[in-house]
Amino acid sequence: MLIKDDTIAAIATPHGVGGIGIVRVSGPDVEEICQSLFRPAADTGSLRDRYLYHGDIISPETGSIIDEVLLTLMRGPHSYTGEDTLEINCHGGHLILQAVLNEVIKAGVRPAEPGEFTRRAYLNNRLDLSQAEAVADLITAKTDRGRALALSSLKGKLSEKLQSIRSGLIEILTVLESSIDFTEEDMSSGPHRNLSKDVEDVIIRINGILSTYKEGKLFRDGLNAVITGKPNVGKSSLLNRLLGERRAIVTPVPGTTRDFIEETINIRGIPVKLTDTAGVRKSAEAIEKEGIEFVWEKVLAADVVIILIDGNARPTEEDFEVINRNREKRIILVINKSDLPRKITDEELTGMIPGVEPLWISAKYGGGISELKERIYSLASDNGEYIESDIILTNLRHKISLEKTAESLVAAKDNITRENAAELAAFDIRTALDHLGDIAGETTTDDVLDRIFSNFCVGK
Ligand SMILES: Nc1nc2c(ncn2[C@@H]2O[C@H](COP(=O)(O)OP(=O)(O)O)[C@@H](O)[C@H]2O)c(=O)[nH]1
Ligand SMILES: [Mg+2]
Repeated sequence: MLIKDDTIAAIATPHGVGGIGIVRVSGPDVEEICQSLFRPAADTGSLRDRYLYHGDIISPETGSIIDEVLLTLMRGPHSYTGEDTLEINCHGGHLILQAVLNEVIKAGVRPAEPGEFTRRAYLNNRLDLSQAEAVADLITAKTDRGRALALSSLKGKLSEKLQSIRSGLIEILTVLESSIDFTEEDMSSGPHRNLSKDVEDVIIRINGILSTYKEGKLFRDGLNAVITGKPNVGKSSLLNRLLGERRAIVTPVPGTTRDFIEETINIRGIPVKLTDTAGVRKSAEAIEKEGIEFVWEKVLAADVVIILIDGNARPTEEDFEVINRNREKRIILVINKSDLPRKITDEELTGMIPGVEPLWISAKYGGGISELKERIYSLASDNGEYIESDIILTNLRHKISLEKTAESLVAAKDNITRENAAELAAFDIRTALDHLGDIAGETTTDDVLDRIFSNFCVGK
C-alpha cells in the first residue's frame, strides 16, 4: 500500500451543538497550516510540541477571525496517526466547525475519508489492524462489557496473544526447515523435538480463543428478543417493565400496538434489543392485520422469542397460533398477570410447548422480571456460563482468520507425522502464519482495508 502523503482534515466531534468541537488535521502541511491560520493570543515564537495554545483562527484572505480556539500541535511520530497532527478545539457549533474546516481546506488540505486517521495510524505502525478495528468497536460499544472488551483489544491484549502464538510457530518452522536439510539418521540422533505435539498445542490454544467468539459476538452485536402474544396479554407492559420506563402505550383496549417499538436494554453486559409487537388476533381489521403480518417477519429475525400468555384468562386458539408459529425458534414461555387469580393449570402450560418450562411474571408489578432476564441471558449464551477468559474474540474477520490458521496447522500436523513430507508441513505452517498475520494486518490487501475503514466515522 502506498502511504498517501497528503494532508487530511475533518471535524472529529459529532454533528450537533456542544461545549467544544474539534477539527483534526494530519499530514506534512500541518505546521504550515498553523502558521497561516493560527494567531496565538500571546507571542510565543514557534509552537512547541504538544502544548495547548490559546488564540484565533483567522482567514488569511480577509484577516477576519473565524473562531477563538485552543490548539495543539503534535509532531510525528508521537501522534495518533504517526504524522504531524493538529487539533483545533473550537466552540462546539456546527457552523463554526465547518467554517474552520473550510479555511483549512482552502489552505490546500484534503477532507479525510472515513477512518482515514486510524488507517494512517495503522499504516505508520502505531496500531496493528486488530487494534484499529477495536477503535471502532470501542466507539460503538453498546454496553460496558462490550466497551471493556474493545478497550482490551485496543490496548493490545489480543495482539500480544497472537504474537506469542506466532513466535511459537516460527520456532517450529525453524526446526522443521532445518530438518529438511538432514537425512533421517541425522534427525533420529539429533536432539529434535516432538513437533507434532508442539503443533497440537498451538491448535489447542487457537481453539481456546475461537471458543470465546460466540460470547464475544453477543457482547458486541447483542441479540434480538421479540415479545409476541395475543392482544392484551401485557406485551407493552412487559417492554416498559424491562426498560424501566413508560415507552409503549398500555391500554385495556386490544389492538393498541400496531407498530413496533424497539428499545435496547443491557442484560449482564449484552445489549438486548427488545421489540414490542402488535397482538396476534383473528378478527383484526386491515391496518391491524398488516401489523400482524409484520410480527411474523420480526419473529423470523429474532434470536429469542418471548411468548406471552395471560395467566388470568383461559388459553385460546390465538395463543396456540403464536406458539405454533414459533416452534423452530428459541422460546421463552412467559405467563403474565401472576398477581391475579390463575386460570391456567400447570398441566396445561407444560403441555403447550414440551420441554419449555413456563415462567410466571407480573409485568404490572415486577414479579419474576429478574428471572426473565436470566432466562434471556442463558438462552443467548446457550449455557449461561460467563467465560472468564483474558481475551474474548468479538470480530468475525478475526475468527475466520484463526479458523484458517487452525486448518493449516491440522494439515501441518498430518504432514509432520508422514514420512518425507517435512517440506509440505513447512508450507502448511507458513500458510498458517499468513492467516494469523491477516488479523494484525501484516498481509492484508487494500480491499480488506477499504472495507474495514469505510465503517469508521469521518474524523476517526
Ligand atoms: N393485573 C395485571 N394487569 C396487567 C399486567 N400486565 C398488563 N396488565 C394489564 O393488561 C392490559 C393490557 O396490557 P398491555 O401491556 O397494553 O398489553 P398488550 O396488548 O399485550 O401490549 C392493561 O390494562 C394492563 O394494565 C399484570 O402483570 N397484571
Ligand atoms: Mg401493546
